Amino acid sequence: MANSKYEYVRLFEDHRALLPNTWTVIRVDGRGFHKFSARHGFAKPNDARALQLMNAAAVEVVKELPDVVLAYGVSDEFSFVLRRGSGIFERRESKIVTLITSVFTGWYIYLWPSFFPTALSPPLPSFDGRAVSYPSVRNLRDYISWRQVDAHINNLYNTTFWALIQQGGMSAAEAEKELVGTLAKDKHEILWKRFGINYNDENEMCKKGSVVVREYEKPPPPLEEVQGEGEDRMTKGQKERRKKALRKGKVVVRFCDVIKDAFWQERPWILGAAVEEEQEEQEEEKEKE
Ligand code: DGT
Ligand code: MG
Ligand code: MG
Repeated sequence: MANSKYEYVRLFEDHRALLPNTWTVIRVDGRGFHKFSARHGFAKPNDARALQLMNAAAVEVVKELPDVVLAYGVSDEFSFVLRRGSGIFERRESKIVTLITSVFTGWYIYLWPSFFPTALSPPLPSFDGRAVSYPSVRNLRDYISWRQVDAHINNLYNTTFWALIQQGGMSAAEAEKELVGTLAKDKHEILWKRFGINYNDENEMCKKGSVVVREYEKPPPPLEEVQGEGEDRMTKGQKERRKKALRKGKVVVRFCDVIKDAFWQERPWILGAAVEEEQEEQEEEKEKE
């Protein structure tokens, strides 16, 4: 079709691309979930159904988008990590963010009846989304650690706060006052001494948050075994074969520590060759000094 005289307006479109060669995190967060959770009668401080629904929606996003190598969720948020070399949608930021956010929201609404007995009613759940690109594995792992530490701090606070109200008969204002200036060990003590609750025995999903990853019966070979120098030097056919092998993983939800090395060492396919590359770079830098 011939160009119309109006077509020039396309020149105004701005296609911001995610920085190349970086780990991009797309975080979605429920809009106004303070109200939404109250309206739909979410249990306090944690509603297992609500968290499992978030996890189920995240699993579908990871299944639909093979370039998402990991997702981490807590409360009304989920962070999706795009593999460093991803070329998805030419790395166009708005396309990636809006797509992940809407795929997640669609599944959240679709799966709602599997988790809640009452139908959804307006205002319907909606999520905002943002992207942040991290240049190194260290930065990416620090981001995930930040979210998990945040989950821990909030959950310990909320568990104690609601125990004081639900079992201790305090008002919200009294419970809040009781907790001002308390450290983690003080909260553990309040829970144990006053209510016989051992925080360590609490639900792992609430304490640790949820990690969505692919796991394999037979893990895909590390990149350097496919071809000496990693992804950039692979032929198209080799890339396709590796992609297929990676996709064969089962998408699972785990409630575990993602701060320590063990999680990442047990699943070397998440970060791929980037870990060794970064270590080599650091060693080279040290040698130069
Ligand atoms: P936003 O994100 O600025 O639109 O506002 P909110 O209200 O979504 O605030 P946010 O995201 O900082 O906090 C999440 C809210 O969701 C917080 O008020 C607690 C609530 N929420 C999340 N999960 C649960 C749950 O399992 N049970 C209950 N009762 N509330 C929950
Ligand atoms: Mg929110
Ligand atoms: Mg939130």
